Amino acid sequence: MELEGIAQRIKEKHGIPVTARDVARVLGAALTSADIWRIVDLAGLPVLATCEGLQAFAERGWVQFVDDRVWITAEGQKTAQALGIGPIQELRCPRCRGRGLELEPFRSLTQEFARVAKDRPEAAQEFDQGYVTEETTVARIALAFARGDLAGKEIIVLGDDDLVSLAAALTRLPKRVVALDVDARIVEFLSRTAKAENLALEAHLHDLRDPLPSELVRRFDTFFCDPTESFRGYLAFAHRGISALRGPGGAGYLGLTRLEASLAKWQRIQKALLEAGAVITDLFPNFHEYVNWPYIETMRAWAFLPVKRVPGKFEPWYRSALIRVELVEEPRVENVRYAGDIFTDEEAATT
Ligand code: SPD
Repeated sequence: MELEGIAQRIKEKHGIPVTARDVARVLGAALTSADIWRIVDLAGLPVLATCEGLQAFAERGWVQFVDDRVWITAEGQKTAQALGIGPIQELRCPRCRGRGLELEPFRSLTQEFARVAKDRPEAAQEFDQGYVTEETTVARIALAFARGDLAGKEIIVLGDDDLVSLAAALTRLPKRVVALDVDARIVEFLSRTAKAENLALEAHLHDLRDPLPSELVRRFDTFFCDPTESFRGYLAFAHRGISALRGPGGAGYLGLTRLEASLAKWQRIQKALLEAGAVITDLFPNFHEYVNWPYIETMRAWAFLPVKRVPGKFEPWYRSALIRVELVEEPRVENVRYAGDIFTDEEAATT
């Protein structure tokens, strides 16, 4: 079948495993919108796979690229209809944006957080940064509160351009919050704000490729991180987080996207989390929405886009799931060094 051939082509060109059903989703996304970023978002595949799928559609006359738009053709409509493929309807709850959380009790945190985050450092390509919307950060804190992972707890945040440590400390509920980041600007910003606001927050410069300092191992109740998405990079964050937990009952919050991680990578990551002694208790698709970073035109996927349009800063297209894990056994991770580049693999798109 034709979609199977396109899936095979994507695999051969990029080494990204996709199925005919994934390709059908790209066609469904192209039926839904002519905007490249909306198509990438709705297709929910590694960005390079979606780009290759669109190129294959164009060669078959199913879509046309005009200026910065992707238009479905009559031939494309006919093909989709014959294959039983229709436009994608997310059916996302407009009130909670699909998170299933009531944020009203966090209204004052939302305001406080917006006030202190105003002068935050801009995302840097060097560290694969790209931060989530302020609402997303507050929603993460709200979820941790609801799960009993915030009040009275000792919390560690591994990599914090999202300023999760700041939002957590602003609630004045945790016993202690520690943030680690490789970026001196973030560490300086967090330290300065913690002092000005008298928060129980400390920030330290640390490269997560290096083992966690021994004084931070097995000392925390909760960790947060939004790892870079290469498999090695993901482990560098997730394993550090798990090794920071005291033991069974400790919880972790991690982001994981479909736009830079195929389901095969998701499987490897989930296996690694289970093998480390954790279980996945919650998974919220598209919980995280990201503010567009200033290096869209130099990121890896830009060269592969069939049409080029720089999205507005607050025009979210990159989303990721929020995963909550909980330790059910003693942590089983090696606190080893990860040498070299931890950002890039064949599915990387925004590095
Ligand atoms: N490189 C810019 C976007 C980075 C977003 N990282 C999100 C990782 C999700 N786990």
